[in-house]
Amino acid sequence: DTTITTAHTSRLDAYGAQPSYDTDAFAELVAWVERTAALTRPDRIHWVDGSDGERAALLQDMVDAGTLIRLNEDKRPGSYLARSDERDVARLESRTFIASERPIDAGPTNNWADPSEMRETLAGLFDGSMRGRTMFVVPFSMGKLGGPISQLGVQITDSPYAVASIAIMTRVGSAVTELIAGGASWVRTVHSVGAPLEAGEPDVPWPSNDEKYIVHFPDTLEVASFGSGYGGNAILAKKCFALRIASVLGRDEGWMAEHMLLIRVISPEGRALHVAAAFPSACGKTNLAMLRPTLPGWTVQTIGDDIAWIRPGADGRLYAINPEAGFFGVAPGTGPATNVTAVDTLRRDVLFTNVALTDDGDVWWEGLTDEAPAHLIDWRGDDWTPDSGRPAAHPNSRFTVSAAQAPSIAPDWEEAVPLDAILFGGRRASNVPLVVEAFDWNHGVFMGSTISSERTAAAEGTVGELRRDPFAMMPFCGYNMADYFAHWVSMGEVTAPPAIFQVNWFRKGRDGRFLWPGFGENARVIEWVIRRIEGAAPAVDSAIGRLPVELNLAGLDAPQPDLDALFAVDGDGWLAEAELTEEFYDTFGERIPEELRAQLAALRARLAAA
Ligand code: SAT
Ligand code: MN
Repeated sequence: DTTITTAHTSRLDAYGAQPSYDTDAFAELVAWVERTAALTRPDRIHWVDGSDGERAALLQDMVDAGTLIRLNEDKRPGSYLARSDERDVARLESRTFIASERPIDAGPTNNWADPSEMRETLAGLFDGSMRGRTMFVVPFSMGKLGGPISQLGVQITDSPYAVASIAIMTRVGSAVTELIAGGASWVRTVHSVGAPLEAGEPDVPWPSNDEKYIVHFPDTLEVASFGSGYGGNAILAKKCFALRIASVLGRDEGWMAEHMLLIRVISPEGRALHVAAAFPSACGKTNLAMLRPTLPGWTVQTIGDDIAWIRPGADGRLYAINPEAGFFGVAPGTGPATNVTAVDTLRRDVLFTNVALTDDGDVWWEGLTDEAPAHLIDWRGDDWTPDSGRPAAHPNSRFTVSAAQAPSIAPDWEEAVPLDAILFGGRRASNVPLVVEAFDWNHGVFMGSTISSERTAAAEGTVGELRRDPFAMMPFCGYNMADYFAHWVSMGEVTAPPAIFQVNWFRKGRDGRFLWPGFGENARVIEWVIRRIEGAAPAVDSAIGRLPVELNLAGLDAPQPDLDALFAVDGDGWLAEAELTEEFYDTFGERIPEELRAQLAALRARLAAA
């Protein structure tokens, strides 16, 4: 029996409906699509099937509309450049809301909104918001289709740029619709750029609205985003679903959604270990995910560069997948010296946003080459020369590219891998050493909960300012972060949890210079981590954790790093940090798990004794 009425039938033909879709589950999806269409009143509905022909037509339409510039086919085959509106270049944390029934479930680090009031506000904004446009229905899978850790979703959007991006970042199309029709659960996400077109009104290359909302309804597993076409505000499968909504699912179902890259490290002896690492946006996750070790015999394979979903396995270990299918990476600073693998990944089939255009129809950004071309068109579309006195590419300009295209991708990158180590990091000029190992799981959770980092261009705000970013999840946790800390504590109850380390590539000396060369040389830190797990590298206990006795610096170009400065533990500095940690914890009141309060007390005791 089916609830698809005949009134839908002609429309369903247009959606490419198959006989196998004749189920209640599919009817429910159609009813939601039609309700959304009745509110937003698009001119057309297009159900995304994920085919190559569809993708080609979509890209051509965007070229015709001026949204995309096709790059020189000889230099950068299959690649395009988008220039966003100048006011729509990053995630908007101030416009991001958690609309849980109870404010306490959003917690002090999120903007809470009353769900029924928010639904009313959004109904007003979405009313007619797609007039003159095509409404796309994009069924997507996070994780491989039908995988044990995978989740499904559907994004409705009036942005073809969002559709093209989602098609790179996730697995989209009819095969997903098939699973939904078969009864699999899925998350509802709706997005509009909020720029309806009146009859005859010409479109702009990057439609958006000054009023912006990115709203999550964790109790009903829904996302609604209005007014922005940019990355994390518009590709709802990514931060909105795979982190904010998924973190809530994980809390309720006993798994974790984390802002982590995922790599396989293969030692010279051929042993493979798996490392996940959480760093705030624009702190080098993609670089570490694509690390080309400078140490002979070591190999790193890429599994993911931004998000990991982690579940306990039957053997008592934690298993992780990369739920995404692409990389949405920061372009500036990506070059042959910093990330040659990314440079090689970006040779074809890339969607660039807000980088500069060269005179021969290719792209450029700060850091791609040592010397800038003599003339460029900058990210705003203006003429640019090296003496213009402003960056040619926006600091948060991005590339969107299929993960499978990375030369470093693990052959089995879509499968779950057992975690051996978790790294937490941030951008810290002082105090935090290059690497330190946690004494045990709860100490590691304490480290993760206290991470702070200098603000980057990935979100609005003053770049460089120090802010708390526990587990690099501050902008991405869909519920009360104190409860999230408690969830982390409880996940350590598996019989074989991974070892936890804190790392900091960004410590500076008195002269203000970075003490550590970073990039490929970070392999030396990874080597120590792996040797620790194997029980083969000695460590010395300090007040803040276990520090290396020695670090392999063989073959490192002069000048040799100042290891004393890199590993110095400044007792007064750490006591001051402990003070700030207590203040931070106090913002959550009684909800901070007692295990973490105990860790803070233990840290103070060790510092006092040192
Ligand atoms: O814009 S995104 O949120 O997708 C990227 C990031 O900030 O990490
Ligand atoms: Mn990120």
